[in-house]
Amino acid sequence: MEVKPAWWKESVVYQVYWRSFCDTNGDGIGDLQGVIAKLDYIQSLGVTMVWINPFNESPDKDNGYDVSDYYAVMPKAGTMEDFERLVAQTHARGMKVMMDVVVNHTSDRHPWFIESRSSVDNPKRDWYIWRDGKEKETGEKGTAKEPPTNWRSYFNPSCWELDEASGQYYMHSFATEQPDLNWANPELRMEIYTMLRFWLDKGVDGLRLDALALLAKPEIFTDVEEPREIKYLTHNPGLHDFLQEMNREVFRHYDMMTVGEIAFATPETGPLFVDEERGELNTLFHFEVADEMPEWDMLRFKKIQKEWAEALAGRGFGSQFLNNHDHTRQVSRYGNDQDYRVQSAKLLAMMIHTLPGIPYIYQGEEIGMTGVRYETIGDYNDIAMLNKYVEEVGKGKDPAAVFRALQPLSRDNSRTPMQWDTSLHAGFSNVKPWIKVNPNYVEINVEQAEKDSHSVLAFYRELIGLRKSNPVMVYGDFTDISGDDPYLYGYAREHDGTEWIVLLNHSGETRTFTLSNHCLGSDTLQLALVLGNYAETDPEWVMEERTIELRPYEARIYEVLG
Ligand code: TEU
Ligand code: CA
Repeated sequence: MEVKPAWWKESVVYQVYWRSFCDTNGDGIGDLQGVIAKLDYIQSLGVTMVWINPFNESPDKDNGYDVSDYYAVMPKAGTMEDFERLVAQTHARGMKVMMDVVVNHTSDRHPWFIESRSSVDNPKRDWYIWRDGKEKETGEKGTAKEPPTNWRSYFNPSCWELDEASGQYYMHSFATEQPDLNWANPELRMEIYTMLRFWLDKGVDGLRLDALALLAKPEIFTDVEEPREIKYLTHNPGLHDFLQEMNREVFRHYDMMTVGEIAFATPETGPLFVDEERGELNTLFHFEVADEMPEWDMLRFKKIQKEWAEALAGRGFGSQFLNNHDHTRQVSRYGNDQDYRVQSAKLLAMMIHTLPGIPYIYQGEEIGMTGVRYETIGDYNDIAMLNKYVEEVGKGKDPAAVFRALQPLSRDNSRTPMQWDTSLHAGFSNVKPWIKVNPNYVEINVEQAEKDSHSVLAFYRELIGLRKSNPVMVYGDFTDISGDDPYLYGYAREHDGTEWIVLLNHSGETRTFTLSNHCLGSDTLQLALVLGNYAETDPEWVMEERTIELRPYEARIYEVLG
């Protein structure tokens, strides 16, 4: 099936974790007015869409992913007027707004849940997942209650929480303060669709759908062999029916973009969510890299990219990212933030923007911001890390060892305040921020980057700019031309007679790339350099050679001239 052009396929999305972006009212927390204040900067990157993490009313147990009022803006983010101004100001700059909606669960403080838990026969009881516990023999004392199944949650040893009043358990796939909604209930679903229309009618152009793979639950819950293999929370029967209904009821009535956060999606199951014939989502995030590749593994990355490109070709559109608010900063995790921070930040950027799919930029990535190592567990905020720390130390493990083990992948690594300049608190706020600024803000900040024509920031602007005038980046097919080299990655993109070759040396040594297995049509090869991440690289015409030498973390895009 020919891939039809569409505006959303040509998107470059900039993710704003607003609470760490810019504080304008001196409470140490970023806010929507801070996003508005920085829209000129965001526009200067050349991005087409701004994804705002959740800002709805919330007790903030999981930084906004525990919604207590879908129709309100949480005061620390600002007001509804602020949001409406943010939409208008973003549109005025020719960019679109993507909202982050959390519909798998609410806060335990949402009125719906308060009603649901108030009594077993409350009309909203079935809007959540309630089950009786199991009776467990305890010998001398008779029996005791235990959770309905041995399932874990993402943030706790059990996904079941006992409600003393009713004696039943409610399900929470994340924190106990995040009870799962019962999507099998049609009344609940219609309520969610009404809420989505409310925000789309305010001019929202895109939805990032949180934890979407968890919406469907099994009719009968049964114990699992290995509770730590948490996949059982996802991809249960009925999921696609819900998404097709959501599309019929909401999406198809708007000129919009949808991206689903689909945990455990694979090249076999992923296309079912974005196949343009199925009427579900426009695109998806899979986590075969971010969740399942703890550190850089070139061969594994190549395999994942090849399998997804083949699975989606002609069927649907993917997305490319290496970090977000849940995953530590890419230059630290998948690049080299010591000797080659700038070169490797640019290499990773070129890779994400030239592989097939919509590229996402997480705030600060464009200046090469790095992960952080706070001194004590008290410096950390992330509920996932804090719960895990308590769970592991509770097993008798050495607290210092547990702390060190949790630091590299803590979600707080990517939630440190945006580094604007060298002033106190990095220009993020004029008071002590809600979470400590990364001490390296004095070297890594926007103000310094703006003065350096060879900065990561300048490179991102060039890279994003290329997309507007080179459809091959968006619609080109994909061929891996580097085989199983563990350091060198090369691939070709071809569209409408234009062929690009991307060559990457993901290592700290100079290496030679041989193009022997590509462009076999002719024994001379004419390549023109489109973009390189080393300043001193002339526009090269490689004649009669089939080898190109690449310096440490060097990345180049060539156009094949013949
Ligand atoms: O994350 C969902 C989540 O944690 C997993 O489904 C996913 O596979 C992956 O592990 C994420 O890295 C979303 C939000 O992004 C996260 O911030 C929230 O804490 C969570 O849902 C609960 O709303
Ligand atoms: Ca503020």
